[in-house]
Amino acid sequence: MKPDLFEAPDYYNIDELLTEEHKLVRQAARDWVKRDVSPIIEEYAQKAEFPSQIISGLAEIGAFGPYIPLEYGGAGLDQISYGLIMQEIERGDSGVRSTASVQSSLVMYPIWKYGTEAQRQKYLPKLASGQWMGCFGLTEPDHGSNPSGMVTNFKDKGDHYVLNGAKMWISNAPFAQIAVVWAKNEEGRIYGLIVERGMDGFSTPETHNKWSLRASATGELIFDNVKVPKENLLPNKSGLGAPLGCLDSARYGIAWGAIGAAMDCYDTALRYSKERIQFGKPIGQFQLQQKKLAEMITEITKAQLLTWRLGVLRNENKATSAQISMAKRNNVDMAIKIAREARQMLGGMGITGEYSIMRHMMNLESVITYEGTHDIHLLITGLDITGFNAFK
Ligand code: TGC
Ligand code: FAD
Repeated sequence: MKPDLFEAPDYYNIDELLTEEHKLVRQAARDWVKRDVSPIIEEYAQKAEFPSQIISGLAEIGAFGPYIPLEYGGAGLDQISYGLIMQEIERGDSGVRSTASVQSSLVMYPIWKYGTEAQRQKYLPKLASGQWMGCFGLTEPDHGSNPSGMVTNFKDKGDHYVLNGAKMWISNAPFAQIAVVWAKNEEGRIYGLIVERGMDGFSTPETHNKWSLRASATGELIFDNVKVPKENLLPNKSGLGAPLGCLDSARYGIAWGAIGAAMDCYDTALRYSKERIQFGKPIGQFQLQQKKLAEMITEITKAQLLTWRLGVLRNENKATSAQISMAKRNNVDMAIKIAREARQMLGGMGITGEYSIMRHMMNLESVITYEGTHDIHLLITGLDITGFNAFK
C-alpha cells in the first residue's frame, strides 16, 4: 500500500469551531492511525483477519468509552471529541471504527446507563482498557430491520435465567469476552443480559466470505439453554427503547466516521489528479475530473457542518433520535458516493490495494446497512416530519 500522505480537508474553517482539547484528541487519533493502522490494514483486509494488535492502541487514544466517566476507566470527553476519534479511525478503516463503536456505544454504554453499580465496576474498566472486548446482539436471522419481533428469550429459573435463541451479523463476536444480548422475558418484555464467553451452551461461530468489513470479525451468537446469573441482567431500562438508545450513540459515531472515510477518498483522488498525466496533462486539469472533486468537497463540508452541529446538540442533551438518524443516513450515503467517484478517478489503480479507496467503498456497503439501513433511516425521517408510520 502507498504511504499514508493524508491531509484533512477543512474548506469552511471548521477547526475554528473546535476547542484545543478537540484538536489534541483528534491529532492523537490521527497520528495513531497513520502509525499503527495505515501500514497494516490493507494486508489484514486482504486476508480477512481482525488485527488484534491494535486493541491496546485503540484504548490508548480513548476510543473505548470516550464519553464514559473517568471513574469507570473511560476518557470523560465530550461528544465532539468522541465524534472526532471515530472520524479519524474510520479514515483508516470502517472495520476498525466498528470495533470501537461496538465496544463504546453498544457494550459500555448500556452497562453504564442501564446496569447496576456492581456491573459498572466489574466490566467498564476492563472494557475501557481493552483487556476485555464486547459485542452487541440485537439482530436475529429473521429479525433485522424489525428487532421488536425477536425470538431470543430467557426464562426465570429461580436463582438464574435460561437463555435460548440466536443472533446474527454480530461485530466482534468471534473474539469478544462478553456479549450484551437483547432477549424477551416470559412476558415478552425486552431486556439486556451480559453473557460471558465460557458459559455452557454459548458459542460464537465466525461469519466468513464477506466482501466488506474484511478487517472486522463478524459472527453469530448461539444460546442453547445458557444459564445466566441473575446479576447479569441490566435492570434499569427495558423495552425496545433500551437497545435503540444504544443505537443513537453508535449512529452518532458512524455519522462522524463516514466523514473520515469520505475525506480519505477525496484526499487520495485529489492527490492522484495532480500526479497522473494523460493526454500530456495532469487529469486534474480536465473539467470532468474537477467537477467530481468540487462536488466531493462540497458534500464533505456540508456533512462536517451537519455533524458538528449535531455534536453541539448532543453535548446539550438536545439531539433527537431522528436528528441522529438523518446524520447517519446522509453521511454514509455521501461517503459511499464519494468512494465510488474517487475510485473512478484512479482508473485501474482504483481497484487495487495500493490505494485505500476500494476498501472504503466495500466497507461502506456494510455501514450503509448496519445500525439501520438507508431506507429505514429515510422512514424514520418520514415518520418524524409527517407523523405517519410507514414501517408497518
Ligand atoms: P417503535 O414502536 O418505533 O419503538 C419502540 C420503542 O422504542 C422507542 N424508540 C427509541 N428509543 C430510543 N432511541 C431510539 N432511536 C428510538 N426509536 C424508537 C420508541 O419510543 C418506543 O418506546 P416505547 O416506550 O413506546 O415502547 O419500534 P418499531 O418496532 O416500529 O421499530 C422502529 C425502527 C424500525 C425504527 C427500529 O426498530 C429500527 O431502528 N430498526 C433498525 C434496526 C437496527 O438499526 N439494528 C441495528 C443492529 S446493531 C448494529 O447494526 C450494529 S453494527 C455495529 C458496528 O459494527 O458498528
Ligand atoms: P432486512 O431487515 O431483511 O432488510 C432487507 C431490505 O429490506 C433492506 O433494504 C431494508 O431497507 C428493506 N426493508 C426492511 N424493512 C422495510 C420497511 N418497513 N420498509 C421499506 N424497506 C424495508 N447487528 C447487531 O445486532 N450487532 C452487530 O454488531 C451487527 N454488526 C453487523 C456487521 C455487519 C458487517 C453487518 C452487515 C450487519 C451487522 N449487524 C449487526 C446487523 C445489521 O444491523 C442488519 O444487517 C441491519 O439492521 C439490516 O437487517 P437485515 O440485514 O436483516 O436486512
